Formats: sequence, structure tokens, C-alpha cells
Amino acid sequence: MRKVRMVVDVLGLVDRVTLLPIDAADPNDPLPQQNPLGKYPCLLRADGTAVYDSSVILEFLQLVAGTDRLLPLDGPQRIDMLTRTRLADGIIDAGALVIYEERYHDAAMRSKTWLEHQRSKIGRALAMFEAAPPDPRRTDAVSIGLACALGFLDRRQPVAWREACPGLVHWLASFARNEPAFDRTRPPDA
Ligand SMILES: N[C@@H](CCC(=O)N[C@@H](CS)C(=O)NCC(=O)O)C(=O)O
Repeated sequence: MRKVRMVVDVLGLVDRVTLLPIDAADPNDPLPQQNPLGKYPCLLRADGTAVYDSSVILEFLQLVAGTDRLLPLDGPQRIDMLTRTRLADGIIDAGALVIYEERYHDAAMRSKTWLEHQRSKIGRALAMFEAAPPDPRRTDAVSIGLACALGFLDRRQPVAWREACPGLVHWLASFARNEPAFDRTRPPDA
């Protein structure tokens, strides 16, 4: 997942992390043995133990890098930032449910109500970020999470967000100018 690749990049850990391909559709893929939920990203430590999900991996990588520059280790700001990181992650989670519904159900079997339910979550979360975007000059857990969520929406198109959120269009362009790790971690098909 791009968020973890960005965290690895901005914390200067590229030489210490090996990316392994996964195939979620392959029953012999080792991922479900590492993370019983069968979800990625999943980080394997040197001793073979697994760390997931992406937010926990971010905290682990901060510890490894000996910094708190992406997320404060304590204090009220930590709670605000964690909440906003979950809001950004939730955009991807709801977007993935839209995509899975469209991928795994024929058109006649799809639930319009379910799709609308998930799209409304994305819409409300985007509206909240549109009203109060992070500082695009700062790279932290929230801005990384939001940039990756918007990149995901651009790539997979579960909703058309750009027309509805001109402020976030501008925010993403500014953030990408300030943080080159965003472009460096662009998926090959994006
Ligand atoms: N909130 C989790 C989301 C993880 C997630 O849903 N990953 C997707 C890929 S983006 C996945 O593993 N999908 C396969 C599946 O759910 O079986 C995180 O941030 O790590």
C-alpha cells in the first residue's frame, strides 16, 4: 500500500525494507498466514513476526527511525491526528467496498443502497477534509494518509471527487510539489 511506501521513503528507511509482491487471489499466497485477515500492507520484522495495519506499521517505522515527526507519541494532538488518519483510511476502506461490490457482483446483483451507503461515507469524509485540510507543506501521518486516499480515488474511481472538492484538488497538487515521496511512490498503473 502506497501509504507505507511513502512512510518508508520519508523516514529514510528504503534500504532497510524489502517489498514483497502478494496475490490476494492466490490461495497459496503466504499473506493469510502472516495476517489472518489476509490484508496488506503487512510488515514482517526480522524475527518473522507481523505488524499490521498501515497505521500500526507507521508507528513501528517511526520507532525504528527514532523519530516522532509523522505522529506525536503522546498529547492531545496525537488523538486529533489519529482520528484524522482513520478518516483518511476510511475513504480507502469505503472505496474498496465499492470496488469489490462492482468487481464481484454482476450488474444485476449489485446493491445500489450499499454502493450509495459507502459512497456517502467517502463524500462526508472528503467534505470534512475540504473544510479543514492539513497544511500541504507538512508531511505527517494525516497528510500522507489523505494524499494516498486521494491518489486511490483517482486511480480506482469509486467516486468522482475532483468536481466536488476543488480545495482538495489544490491541496493535493501543493502537497505533491512539497513532498516528492508522493510521486516516487506512484503505483505503476496510476
Ligand atoms: N485499514 C487497512 C486497510 C487494509 C486493506 O483493506 N487492504 C486491502 C488492499 S488496499 C486488502 O488487503 N484487500 C484484500 C482483502 O481485503 O482481502 C490499512 O490501512 O492497512
